[in-house]
Amino acid sequence: MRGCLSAASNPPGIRTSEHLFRGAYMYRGYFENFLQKEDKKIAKLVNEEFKRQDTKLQMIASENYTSKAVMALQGSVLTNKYAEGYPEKRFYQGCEYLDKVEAEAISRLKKMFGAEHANVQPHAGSQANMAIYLSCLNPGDTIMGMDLASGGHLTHGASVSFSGKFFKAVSYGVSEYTNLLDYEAIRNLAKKHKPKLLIAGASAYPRQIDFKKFHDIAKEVGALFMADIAHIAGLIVGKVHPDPVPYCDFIGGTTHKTLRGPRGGFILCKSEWMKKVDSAVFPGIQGGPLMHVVAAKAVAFKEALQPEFREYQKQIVKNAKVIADYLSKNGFNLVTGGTDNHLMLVDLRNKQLTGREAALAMDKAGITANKNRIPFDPLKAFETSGVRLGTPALTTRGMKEDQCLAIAEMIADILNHPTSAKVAAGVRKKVKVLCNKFPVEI
Ligand code: DSN
Repeated sequence: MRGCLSAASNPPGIRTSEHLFRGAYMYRGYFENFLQKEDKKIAKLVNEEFKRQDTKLQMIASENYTSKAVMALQGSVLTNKYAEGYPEKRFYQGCEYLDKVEAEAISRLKKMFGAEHANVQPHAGSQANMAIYLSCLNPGDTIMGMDLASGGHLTHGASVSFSGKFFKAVSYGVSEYTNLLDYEAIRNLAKKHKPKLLIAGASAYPRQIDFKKFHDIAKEVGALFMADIAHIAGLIVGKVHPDPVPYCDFIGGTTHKTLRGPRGGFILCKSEWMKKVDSAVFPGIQGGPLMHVVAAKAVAFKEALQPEFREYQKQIVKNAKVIADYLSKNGFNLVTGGTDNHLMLVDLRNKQLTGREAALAMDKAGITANKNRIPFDPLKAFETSGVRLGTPALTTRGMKEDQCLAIAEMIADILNHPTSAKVAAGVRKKVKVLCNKFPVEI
């Protein structure tokens, strides 16, 4: 028989639903029993990647560790099924169970945010944004979003993205003096360019976003208003970031960052946009939904509706503050002087170090982060003058203020001695001890 899921190659017990939902067994069973036999090369690489995730500190602000149930569902039989359309309105037979899965995911997502309508099918955040644009804009219309170089996102109008190619994109940045969003300057720009859609949201902005101010600007110039909450979705659910829902016509987001679900996207909107948004996702830009991911989203939403999730989000922010405070007090310049959310940007110019050099030195010592441009960065995106640090994944492992203080000391040590093999080895040892104490659960 062909394939690792064939009955003949299944080790006893591995196909029971108990195993399916107990990701630890699924993971171990899968890699030790199925994949090892099926494809040793890929099995080895996946295990190496697991070791990397387990033995290093993951500080890329957009990454996280999902629960075992979320992982198990992504390896489930739901991946076998086409379900083009929406619950009770499919183009294929055999969707009776998947209809219920998707309806449950939609209902949980609406409950989490108190939204009028939700779509759980976007494959990623970029697709969520693309579908929102398709639902309310024509090619050539003006959109106004945050400049990528100031911390915005590719899909908010960058010239290399579809958003900058199909639409007339106007970009706002941050204040040259404070590096904060300057709402008066945004208002003036919006009055000048009269965008059809105003976009709030960022991927490297360490402060809270005032959605009401954005909404008021949009209304003043007759624009529709959307928020891209990909990074801060979990913080919003956890009530540690102001809520955009009352102010937005549309919201685009991802499920895998602070929300701690599977890799994917979602859309929220007012009911008046429901039909247009749904048909922009399918058949507008996507075909069949990834139903194994939709099911995993449903489970992640259930997890996010639990009281512990709020505590988790609070801890993410506390942890980020501890690291930011330590670095600020010890000779590092943080963009905007600190953080209110899950991430911070370290401006490395006073250290005569580029973001690329810093990220490489940190990774060598066991701390994985990404180089990132700072506002008005003189260096290009592959070199950069900054490094972005985030705490969602550390917090999922159970790390709190004490561990984050120790991590901040390690980061400072590496960034002060980026070429020292001795410092790198010393930090790597400390990282291993810490990671052993807070293992990744699979
Ligand atoms: N790549 C994501 C991030 O790291 O923020 C944004 O799409």
